[in-house]
Amino acid sequence: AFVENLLKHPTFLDNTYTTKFIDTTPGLFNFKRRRDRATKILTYIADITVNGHPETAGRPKPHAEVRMPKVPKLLDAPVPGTRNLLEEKGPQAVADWMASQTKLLLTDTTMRDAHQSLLATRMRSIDMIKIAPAYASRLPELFSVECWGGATFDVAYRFLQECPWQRLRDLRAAMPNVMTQMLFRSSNGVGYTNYPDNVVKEFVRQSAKTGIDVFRVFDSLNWVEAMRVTMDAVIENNKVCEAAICYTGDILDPNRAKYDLNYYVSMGKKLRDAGAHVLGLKDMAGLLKPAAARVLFKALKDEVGLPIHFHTHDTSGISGATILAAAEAGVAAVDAAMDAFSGGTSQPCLGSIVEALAHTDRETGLDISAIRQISNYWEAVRHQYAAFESGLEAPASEVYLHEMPGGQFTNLKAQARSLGLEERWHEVAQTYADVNKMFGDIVKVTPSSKVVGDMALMMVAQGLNREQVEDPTVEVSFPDSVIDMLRGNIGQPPGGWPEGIQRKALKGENPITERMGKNMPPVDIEATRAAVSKELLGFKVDDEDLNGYLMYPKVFLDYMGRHRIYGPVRTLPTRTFFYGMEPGEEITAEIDPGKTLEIRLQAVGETNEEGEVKVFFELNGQPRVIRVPNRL
Ligand code: BTN
Ligand code: 3PY
Ligand code: ZN
Repeated sequence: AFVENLLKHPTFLDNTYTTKFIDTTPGLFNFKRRRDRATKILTYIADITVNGHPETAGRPKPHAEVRMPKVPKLLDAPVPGTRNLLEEKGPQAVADWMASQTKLLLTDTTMRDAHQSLLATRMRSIDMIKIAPAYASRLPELFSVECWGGATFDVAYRFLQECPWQRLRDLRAAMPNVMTQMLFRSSNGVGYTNYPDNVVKEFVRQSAKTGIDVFRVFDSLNWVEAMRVTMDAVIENNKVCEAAICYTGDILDPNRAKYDLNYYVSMGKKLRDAGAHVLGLKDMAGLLKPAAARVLFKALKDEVGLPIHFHTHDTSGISGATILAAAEAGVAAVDAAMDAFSGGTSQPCLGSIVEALAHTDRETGLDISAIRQISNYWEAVRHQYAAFESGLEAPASEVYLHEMPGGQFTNLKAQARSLGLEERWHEVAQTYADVNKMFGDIVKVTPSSKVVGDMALMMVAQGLNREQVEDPTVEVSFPDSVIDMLRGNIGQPPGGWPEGIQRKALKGENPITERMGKNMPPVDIEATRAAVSKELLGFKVDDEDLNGYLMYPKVFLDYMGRHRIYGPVRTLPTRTFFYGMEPGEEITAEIDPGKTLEIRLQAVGETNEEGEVKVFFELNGQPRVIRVPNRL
C-alpha cells in the first residue's frame, strides 16, 4: 500500500519527493507507516532503558526531583520586531536602525553559544522549540536570537540524532518576529576543514532559505581574504552580514604589539570595504578588559563607522564590566545568555545587564519579568543536562594566560581527562600558551584553537617542552592537524607562519600561501545528490539534507542510518532520550503536529538465552512488546 500511495502522490509524480517528504507526509503510509514510526521510537526507548545512553554513562545524573521545565504564559500575539524590519526593508535598513538606537540592543545566545560553552553543545531542539514562542511574545525587542551554527550543526546529527535543519525551521516558525542568528566559520562553514567555494555559498543560501537572518562571519586567523566568499554570499541572499574581528591579546599591553589598536581598526576597515552591514567584535575567550574596551570601541566607531556588535565570554568573571564599558563607548548591540545559562565560559548574564542599564540612557527596553520567567524555564532545562556539566567552579584569571575560547575550554578539559591528564590541567594551560607563542601568536578560535589544543595535549602527554619541539635535532611527531595548519590549509596568519617550526613540521614540503578555496575544484552538487540518493536507497535527498552531507558526509549518513532504525527520537523528552523510562512512567511524544504518542513503560523483562530483553509498553492504551539486545 505504501508503494501504491507513493506512486500516486502528486509530489511523487512531480518528481519533487525527498527523504523528508516520506517523513512529513504520513498520509502516504496510512496505517502501516505510523505504526512503523511508533515501533522505532519504542525500540529506542527500550534500548536506552536496558543499556543506557553511551553519552551519559558514568556521568552525574539529574537528581530525581528535578522539575519539568515550565513554559511561561504568553501574553498577546507577537508584535513586530527586527525580523519584520529585515523582511520589509532589507539588511542595510537593519544596520541603519541599529546605529540610530540609544538603547543597547541585546542578542540572546542561550540556544547556541551558551550551551556550546557550558554543556558541550548537547542541548536538544525540543527544549528550544518549546520556549521559542515565549521569546516571540515576551521579548520582541531583542536584536536577535543566536540559535544555530558553530558546533551545533554537527552535534545535532552526531550526538543528538536530530536534523539541524528541522531545528532551524521549527525555531523560525515559532519566532517569526525576531531575527535568528548563526555563527559561520567562513571557508570552514560549520565544519573544521576547508570547503570549496561553491559548497560554502550553497550552505549560506540554504541557511538563509531555511531561516537565518544574521550571519556572524569570522575567520579563525582573522584572514579577511578568506571571509569574502561567505560575506558576498550573505549579501547576495539579502541577509545581515555581520563580519567579525576575532579579538586576541591585549591592546593596552605593549608586549602584545602584534595585535594592537591599529591592527583591529585596519581589519575593521577591510571588513567594511568588503561590504559588511555590521561589524562584529568576537571576543571568543573573553580577553577584552574594560579599559581596553573603551579605547577599542571608540576607535572602531570613529574610524570604521559601522554599527558594532560585541560578543564575549565570562570565563574571567569580569566580562559584565567590559559590557558596561562597551555600552558607554557606544556599541550598538551585545551578546548575553539568559541568567541560568550565563557566566563562566558562557556569555555574561542577560538579566543583570538589563538591570544595570535600567534608568540610564542605554536602557534596553526588555521586560525583566519576562527574562526571569524565561530564565526559570532554562534553569529547569539545564538541570536535565547534568551529565554534560563541566564542573568549572569559579572564574579564572588564568584565561589571560592561555586565551582558550569559551567553547573550547570545557572540551579540552574533557579531552585532557580522557588522556589521564586532568590533574595536570594547569600544565596543559601553560603549554597551550607556549604553543601559541611557538606558532607566532595567533588568533585561537575554531579551527585554529583546536590545532593549538591538539599540540598542547600531545606535548604534555609526551613530556615535551617548546624548546625541544623547536630543536631541529629532536624527533617530534606532530599531530596531523598541526601539519595541516602549517601547510597553509586553514589560511594565513598576520605575518605568516614562523619558518623554523613550519620547516620542521612539513619536512621539506612546500607550504601554500594562497587561499585554499581558490584552488579547490567546485563540487558537482547534482552528481553528489545523485550519489547520496543512491546510497540512501533511491530517495532523492533534498537541498537541506544535501548540505548536511556536503559539510559532514559520514556524520550525515550515519545519522540517516540510525534514523531508519530509531525514527523521530527528537520528539522525546530530554530525560527519556538520555535515560530511557522507569516502570510505571508515562510520557508523550508529538511525532507530527497534533499526532501524539502516549507511551507507558509497564515492565522490563529478564534477559533470555539469546541475550535479549522484552520491554513491555502501552502505546496509546494498546500493549506493545519490544525486544532489544542486552549489551551490558
Ligand atoms: C519526524 O519524523 O518527526 C522528524 C524526523 C525526520 C528527520 C528526517 S531525517 C532526514 C530528513 N531531514 C529532515 O529535515 N527531516 C528528515
Ligand atoms: C565556534 O566556532 O563554534 C565558536 O564558538 C567559536 O567561538
Ligand atoms: Zn563565543
